[in-house]
Parts: sequence; C-alpha cells; structure tokens
Amino acid sequence: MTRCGQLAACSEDPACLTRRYLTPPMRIAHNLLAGWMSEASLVPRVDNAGNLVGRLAGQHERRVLLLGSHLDTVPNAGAFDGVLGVLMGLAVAERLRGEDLPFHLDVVAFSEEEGVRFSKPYLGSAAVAGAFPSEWLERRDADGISLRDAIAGFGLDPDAIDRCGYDPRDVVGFIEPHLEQGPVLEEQGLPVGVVGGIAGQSRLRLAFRGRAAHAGTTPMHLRQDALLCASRFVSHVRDHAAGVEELRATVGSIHVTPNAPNVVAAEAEVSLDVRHRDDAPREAAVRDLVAAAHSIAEIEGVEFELLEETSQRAIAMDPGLAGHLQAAVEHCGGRPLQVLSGAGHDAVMLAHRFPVAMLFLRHPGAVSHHPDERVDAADVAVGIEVLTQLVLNLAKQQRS
Ligand code: HGY
Ligand code: MN
Ligand code: MN
Ligand code: MN
Repeated sequence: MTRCGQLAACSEDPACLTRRYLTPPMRIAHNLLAGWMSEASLVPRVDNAGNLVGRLAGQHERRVLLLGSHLDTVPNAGAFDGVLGVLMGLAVAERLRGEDLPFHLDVVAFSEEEGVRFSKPYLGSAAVAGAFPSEWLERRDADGISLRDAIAGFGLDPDAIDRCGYDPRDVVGFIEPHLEQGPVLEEQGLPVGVVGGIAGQSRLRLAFRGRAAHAGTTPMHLRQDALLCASRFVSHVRDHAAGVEELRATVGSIHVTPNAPNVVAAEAEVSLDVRHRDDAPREAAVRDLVAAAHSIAEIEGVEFELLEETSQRAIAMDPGLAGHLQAAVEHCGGRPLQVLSGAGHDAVMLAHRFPVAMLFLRHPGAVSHHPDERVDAADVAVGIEVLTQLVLNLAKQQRS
C-alpha cells in the first residue's frame, strides 16, 4: 500500500477518511510519518501546536527552508488534500540526503488547516507564523472540549504555543506542494503549475433565533421559524453569488435546535464561506449577505445575530521564490503556467511572515474534499523532480 494509502487508513471513521486536529488517528499518522522521516535521516519532532516537523540537518546553524502542507482532513475526505504535499516534501528530503545543504530542510505536516474541529482554519500554521493569540485556546469543539485541553490531552503544552514560531530572519521560505483542487492544469494538459496567488476568504457563523413551537398546534402565520429563515438565506446566497463575477459563496453547514421533526425550529446556526480573487468584491458580498440575513429574519419576526467573522486577504506569492519555482519547472522541461488558488492553504498564514510559493499538481476530475480525489503518480514524480531542483537552486543561491 502506498504511503498515502497507509495515512488514509488513519481515520476517525472506519467507513471513510476523517482525521481532525489532535484526534487519536492524528497521533497514529504522526507515528507513521515520523518513522518514515527517521528512516530518511530526518529528525522528527511534534511542536506544541501539534505540527509534525522532520528536519534534514544542513550546514548552517539557523537557516531553514520549510517544505510541506497539512495532515488534517475534512470529514469524508480524499486521500491527497494536504497529505500529498507532506509526502512530496519527504520524498525531496530523501533525495537530498548527503547533499550538505546550506540550510536545514524542515518537512512540515501542519496539524489543523481545514478548521473543522474548532471552526478555525490554519491553527497549526498560525503557531509556526507566530500568529496564535492565546484566546484561541478557549475555543471549544462540538463536544465542549477546549482547544487548551485538546492540546494538553495530546501530551503538548498549550502555554508554549508561542514558542512554535520560526524567526523570519532564519527562514529561506516556505514551499507548499498541493493538488490544484481545480480544472486548469488538466484543461491545459500540464502535470504541474505555479500558484500566482490565493483568493481571499471570509468565514462567518450566523444565527437565526425564532421560537420553538408545536408542529401540530401552531398555525403557519403564528410561527417564528428559524429554519425557514436559514433555508431562505441559503437560497439567497446562491442567487446573490451567481450574479457577481468570480464570487464563490457557500453555506456548508447548518445546526438546528431542537432539530426535531415535530417542533418548529427555535434556532438555526449556519456557516458562510465567501471567496474572491480580489478583496473588495468579497467584502462587499459579505456586507450584502449579512444585510440580507437581517431582512430575511425581520420578515419572520425572528432574531438574527452575526456570531463570528474571520477573513484572510488575497495572498500574492513571493516573487523571488515563485521565480525560482518557475525556473525549476522550466529546468525540468515544463511550462510554468501561473494558476490562481480558489482554495485556502497554510501558505496563506505563513505568507504574513515568510516568503512563500506553491506548486500545484494536476487534479484529474478536480474533485476534492471528496473520496474520489485522485492524482497521477507520473505527475507526482514530475513535482518531486521540480521541487528537488528548486531546493538545489536555492542552495546554490545561498552558497553564492
Ligand atoms: O477550504 C479551503 O479552502 C481549504 O481546503 N482549507
Ligand atoms: Mn482542503
Ligand atoms: Mn489543503
Ligand atoms: Mn442580495
């Protein structure tokens, strides 16, 4: 079984792949990966945010190049989102053993990129970027477990998270290999592409609060139905986004209380995910959609509350590092097509602190966040070749 296959077996659910932050399957995945790292003469460690880092020691005492992606998954995930980038990083380190690089090569498996367990993405990379405010430790998961207790329960020290960061003066950059999760490289017939930028994203939690009532005795005109408002909001989001060029807006989750077939819903909490390559249209769409939620609630005599809004601005890649990546693609005989990423990545968080660049791999069928996610082994081999060349070019530059 391939390494991706072995890691895909580390799941909370025997019927599909779900591996959330700091869960027991994440520890099993760490043990597997740390074993492969040790075999490749890397020194593995788990930092206090739960990131697994394998270091291939280089000549310089402090300089370091980071290479990797995330190890956590969405529920019922594909086997390659995140994991592929970690394993390609490890494959590059295996090929560069004995190269005596002028910097350490840290293969990084970030622990929480998707933001599923604590409704907050990029927790692992935020810690490495030195951008993890301590109040996040009080967030709770669906079982009421605090992030602080989950970290301590994993045998880590939540109060030492601020020591996970790298000093920007030491970091050559962060390179993230990742499936495109889109159709462009497949349409162009290219095995790899260079990411030109990452779309900005806003993630919100909204609550509609009505009044629970008996489904059989409450006349239709006397109801304050929270679920009715949420459902009207969901269809409004779809219609609104359809009218704004390149806007993507999604209501992906809804929690209804009391969630009983014979009770008019008292409360409905919905998520809202808004993305656009530019920040202004995204911010305008968020304003419009929150205003629409208010008026949908008002018509039904239901209360509305914006519970939380977090956003990441659109990210450009570091021109120097992306230039080296393009040169490596050309060196390997490829065409360095620039592709925009509609998906968020750990590179979003690290870009605030270090030079970042991303290599995309062709994504057959472009199906992601789904078990049908696939990648061609031949494209992975090209990607490893390109990344190895990139590291050697960076080493040459550091030595000159
Ligand atoms: O949601 C995203 O864009 C990424 O998969 N975390
Ligand atoms: Mn993902
Ligand atoms: Mn991902
Ligand atoms: Mn509208």
